[in-house]
Amino acid sequence: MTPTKDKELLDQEKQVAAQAALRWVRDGMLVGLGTGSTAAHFIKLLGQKVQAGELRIQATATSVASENLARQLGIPLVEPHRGLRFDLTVDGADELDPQLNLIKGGGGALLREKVLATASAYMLVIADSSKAVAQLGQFPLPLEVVSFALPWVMDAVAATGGNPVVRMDKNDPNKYAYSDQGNLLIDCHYGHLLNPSELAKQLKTIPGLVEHGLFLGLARAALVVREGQAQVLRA
Ligand code: ABF
Repeated sequence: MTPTKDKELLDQEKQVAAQAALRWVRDGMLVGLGTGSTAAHFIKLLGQKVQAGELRIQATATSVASENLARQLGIPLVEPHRGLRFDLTVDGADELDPQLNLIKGGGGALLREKVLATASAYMLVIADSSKAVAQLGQFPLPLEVVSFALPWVMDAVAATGGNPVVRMDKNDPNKYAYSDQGNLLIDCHYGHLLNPSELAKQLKTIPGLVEHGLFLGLARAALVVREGQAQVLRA
């Protein structure tokens, strides 16, 4: 188990990873902006470079929250359009294994994150030391689900061995949490995923399950902080 580190230390690590990711951004790039606290550090640092005139880039965000942050910081935003592909997407993760397979979606943005990661020439993950694991699955796997289909999706997920729990609004435990698309989110407790690619295939056959948080073979590299330094891991 990763030693429990206080929140402040982990946040410092997130900042180290975000800072290191800046070196991967080149003038003129189309950049996908991730979601979560590590990605937020990256967006803030990127915004400083753009405002200083040191970087001319355009970007699309993986969530309304990241889009609002980028807009506040003056990062030029590009609306999704046919043929849009990104040179680089920088995003966080909830877990990453030695093959750079990821569990993502703890922040509820997994659908747009997967769309942008797939539309990118290069996905770079930025992560504090708590995210690197030997095997995925300790972190519950997030799913995005059409609300009408919820009961059947939960039954189907349970049949794959995951204990599904509907995510509630973090500010009101009596309300469901909703994605930016207005769908529900389920967190599936598998424990350890012995065969993530097989599970991903099974999940994709479930009607009403819009997207899952397994990102397999999408990340080209990761910047993971160890002993205060961002180490480059490559797939
Ligand atoms: C996002 O980054 C989510 O997919 C994932 O849950 C989150 C990790 O959060 P944080 O960077 O705040 O640790 O991409």
